[in-house]
Amino acid sequence: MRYELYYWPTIQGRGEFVRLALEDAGADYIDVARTDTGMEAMMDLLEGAEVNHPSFAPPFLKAGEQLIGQTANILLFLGPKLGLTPKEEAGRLWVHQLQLTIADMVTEVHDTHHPIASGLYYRDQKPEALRRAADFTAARLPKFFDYFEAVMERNPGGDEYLVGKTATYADLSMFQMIAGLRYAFPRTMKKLEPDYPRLLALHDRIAARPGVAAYLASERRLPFNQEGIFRHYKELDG
Ligand SMILES: N[C@@H](CCC(=O)N[C@@H](CS)C(=O)NCC(=O)O)C(=O)O
Repeated sequence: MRYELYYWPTIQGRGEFVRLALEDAGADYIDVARTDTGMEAMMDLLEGAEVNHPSFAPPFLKAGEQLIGQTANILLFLGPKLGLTPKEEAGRLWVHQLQLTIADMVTEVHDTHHPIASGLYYRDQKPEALRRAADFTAARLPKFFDYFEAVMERNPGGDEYLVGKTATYADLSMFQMIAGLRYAFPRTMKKLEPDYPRLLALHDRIAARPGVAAYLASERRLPFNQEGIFRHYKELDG
C-alpha cells in the first residue's frame, strides 16, 4: 500500500504530525502536493463535487479507496498499521485522547499569531496577538506541559514515553511540539525547560529514532518558517 499524503507543500504545519509517523515507520508514501501536479490533485480532492468524504482542510490521507481527514483521525487510522499505538482498544483510545489534546495545543499556538482571523495578516491583529501570546506563554503553555509531564510520570510502563513502554504517534507529535515551540518561543522555552525533564528527554529520544533521524537530516524535512503554525515573532516571546 502506497499512502498518499495531501498537505500544503511549503510548510510543516499539521501535515508534519502525519509525516513523522510515516517516516518513523519507513512507510511507503508520497507527499502529493510537493510533486509537479500535486497541488491540482489536492484541490480536486478538496473541492471536487464527486468526492465522497471530502475534508474541510488538509492534511488528509488517501489509503487505497479510503480518504481520511483530520490529523488525529489520520493517526488513529495509521497507528496500528505502523506499529505506533498499543494493541488493545483502551490503550489506543488513550493515545488518541493525548493526540486530541496536542491538537488543542496546536490551535492555541496558531492563535498566538492569528487570534482574530486566519484570513488577516499578523500585522492587522498584532495588539490582540500580543495579549494572546502573553497568556499562552505565561499560563497555557505551562499548563499543557504540566499535564504531559505528569502523564509521563504516571505512565505505568515507565517514564520514557507517554503511553506504555514503546513510542506511539503521540510521542512523535510531542517531539514536534517541543521542536516547534523552541523555534517560535526560544526565550520562553529556555525559562520553562528545566521544569520538564521527561518531556525534553522524550524529544531527544524521538529525534534519535533511526527513521526520524534520517528524515530530519533529509530535504524532505522543511525548515520551520514564518508561514507555518510555529512562527517566531520576537515580540510575542514572553
Ligand atoms: N482540525 C484539523 C485542522 C486542519 C487545518 O486547520 N488545516 C489548515 C492547515 S494546518 C488549513 O489548511 N486550514 C484552512 C482553513 O481552515 O480554511 C486537523 O487537525 O487536521
